[in-house]
Amino acid sequence: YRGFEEILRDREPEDAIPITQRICGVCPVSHAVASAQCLDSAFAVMPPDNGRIIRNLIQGANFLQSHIVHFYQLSLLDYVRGPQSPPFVPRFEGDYRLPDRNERELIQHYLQSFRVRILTHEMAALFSGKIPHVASIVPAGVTVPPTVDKVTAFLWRLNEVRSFIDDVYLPDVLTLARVYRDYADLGRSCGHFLSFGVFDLDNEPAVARRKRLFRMGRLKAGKPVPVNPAKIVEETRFAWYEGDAALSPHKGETKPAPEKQGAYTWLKAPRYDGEPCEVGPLARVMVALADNSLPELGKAIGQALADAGLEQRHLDSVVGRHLARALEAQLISRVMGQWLLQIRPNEPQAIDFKVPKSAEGYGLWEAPRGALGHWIRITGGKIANYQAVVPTTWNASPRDSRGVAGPIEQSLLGTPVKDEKNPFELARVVRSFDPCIACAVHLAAPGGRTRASFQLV
Ligand code: NFE
Ligand code: MG
Repeated sequence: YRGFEEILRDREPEDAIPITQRICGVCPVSHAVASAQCLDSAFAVMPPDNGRIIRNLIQGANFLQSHIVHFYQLSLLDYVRGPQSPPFVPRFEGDYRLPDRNERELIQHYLQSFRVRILTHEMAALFSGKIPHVASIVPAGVTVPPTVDKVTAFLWRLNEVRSFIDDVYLPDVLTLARVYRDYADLGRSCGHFLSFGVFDLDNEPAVARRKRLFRMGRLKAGKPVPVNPAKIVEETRFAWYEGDAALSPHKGETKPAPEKQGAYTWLKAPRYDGEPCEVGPLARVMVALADNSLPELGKAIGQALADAGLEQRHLDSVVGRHLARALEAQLISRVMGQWLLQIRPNEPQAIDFKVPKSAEGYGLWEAPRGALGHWIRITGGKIANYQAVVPTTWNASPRDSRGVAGPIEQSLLGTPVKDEKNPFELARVVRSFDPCIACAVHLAAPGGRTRASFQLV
């Protein structure tokens, strides 16, 4: 049991940025930015434009990395049979529908995507010193001065990644959407969506008023409603933690109780105004479509649905989640090119700050997998309490005290399974959420058993 929130207690507040990144190797940048924004708000500072833009660029590179690895390495093999050798076997068998020629092409893209992923990592590292766990994000900005050589080194890589997204990733998602058309009718979750919004476009201190590329918003049974962070609680009725109070993250507790009766998971159950919410690319896209805040994205969604022979109502599905992720990646990769040109090389990228003796703050941001919140309380200049509510905790949440299931649990209800010993249908539904149990569960089993070893050349 890792207990990150306990590790942070009594430490220097700035330590939250490097430490929370270790929650995960796939989405560390989101933890870095969420904790930096948490400290920005507690310290009452805002980064200058360069700092804001560079955080966005590091974050954007990490979104592209994460979405590409999700589609090619984590999902594609649910639909495409790889070669008869590790790591493509062992696998669930059955229901592979593509002709050999298409399968070979997609496996080529699987291999190609590793190179593209390297480029996205290099892009992030240019402005962060290293990746996955970045070293340059600090309160009130970043430490890396933006030089012209960094901007150009970033730009040519971005152009290559953009070509891959436009010419390979998106067409491949559309191919699967056509061939596995029935999955556009499967995997609908709870009908409520939540996005905290991501990629700051101005330096407004109040997060709810700050302009963001993907804006903060919520859909309640399909209808747009405002977000009030005070309505977020975490419940623990069915989780292996002490008690079952519904606590705001400001007051949250993380006391493990592995013997708790009736509990079945290490995940808490986040609820907004008492309701579960789906988070992630589909939530961001749904929120943007609801108020047409991203008309370019709206058009691309309409086109992609038409190309796949689908309608708007099919978005809330397994296929819809893959489409939303790919189209979001395409939009982010385009906008990153514009941000790069907004950098001003001889201007500062951070400002000074002072750690207050006592303060509270929170950072609401988006990780590739959805809404990410960090909450801090500082007393005596040290961390008195720190809570992180990560995207997969929303999506994979257990039932709450009223017995209402979380989004992934709801999305599985009613899914037809042909052979319960080989339930590939369920794997496809669950993986469309891109769950990261490492982020959410914080549990590792010592003395685990080795299932197979692979050598990657
Ligand atoms: Ni381990 Fe993470 C993302 C965060 S998911 S990947 O995206 O935050 O819970
Ligand atoms: Mg937590």
